Amino acid sequence: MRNLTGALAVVTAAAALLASPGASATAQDPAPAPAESGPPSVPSVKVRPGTSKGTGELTPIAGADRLLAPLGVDAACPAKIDIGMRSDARKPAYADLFVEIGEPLTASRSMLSSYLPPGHELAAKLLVAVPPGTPEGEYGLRLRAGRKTLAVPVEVVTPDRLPNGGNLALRRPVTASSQHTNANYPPCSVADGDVSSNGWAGGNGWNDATSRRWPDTVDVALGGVKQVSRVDLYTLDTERYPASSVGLRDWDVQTGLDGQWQTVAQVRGNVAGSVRSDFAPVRADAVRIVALASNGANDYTRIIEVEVR
Ligand SMILES: [Ca+2]
Repeated sequence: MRNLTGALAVVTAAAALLASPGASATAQDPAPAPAESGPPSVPSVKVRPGTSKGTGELTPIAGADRLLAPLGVDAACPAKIDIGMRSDARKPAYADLFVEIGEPLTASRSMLSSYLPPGHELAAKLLVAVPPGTPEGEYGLRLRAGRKTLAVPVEVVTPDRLPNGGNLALRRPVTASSQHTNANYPPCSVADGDVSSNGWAGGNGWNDATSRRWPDTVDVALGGVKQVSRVDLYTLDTERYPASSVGLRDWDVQTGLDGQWQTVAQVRGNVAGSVRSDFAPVRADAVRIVALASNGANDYTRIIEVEVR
């Protein structure tokens, strides 16, 4: 157990590695560059202790009973689901979880293997990539551990048909002025629907590449002309990396129509993890964040999510 805990601590620390001024690619890099033919890997594995039922069974588990996988989005921002297994064995043992996914979808791992004490649950992120041209519809994801198999339907839909809760930016195309390559900071991660700062550097937020040089910009295309009156911005904010130290401090919110941009809101002196900007309704086919300064060393722009309503 001690070895397992130590290994997990290393993984967690690496996943939390923050891009810093002058940082270069090192052996500590928490995530490889996105692969050409499949989703990037995410080095986050969680273990939850519990009480074993003593049946000797392994049970595959998933964080949701179905997965919505958007079609036509940047390959750097695949759909994500928690997968794992639970051990009801009497003794600690190495356990395997096998992952099968219906073609042409691809998954970031084909198996998950771990030393697992009795009663423990192991969870890891599985990334599911949808190649361009995949027909919309339902595909199968199967998780097999021991004698049990768990089926999780994967529904492939275009962003137009994705339930977006009113967020017009969800899964829309994103472009940014630059992208830090020290770890995994794809611009598309600001429109992936995940507002949590957890897993920073693992593909859940954008970090620009121009330390202490401003402005930086990130644009979200809305997929047509929409009426817009609210933008919510989430910047990096965790216990270890609070927004007051590393988050975005000053920015302008702009809306675009046919390539003409206008500033509709300004935020100055922010130290919070998220800020809501309301403004008079305007017709727009794109929204741009113009980042002007960050807190602390005022070094980089770090944005977890941009929501548009
Ligand atoms: Ca995100």
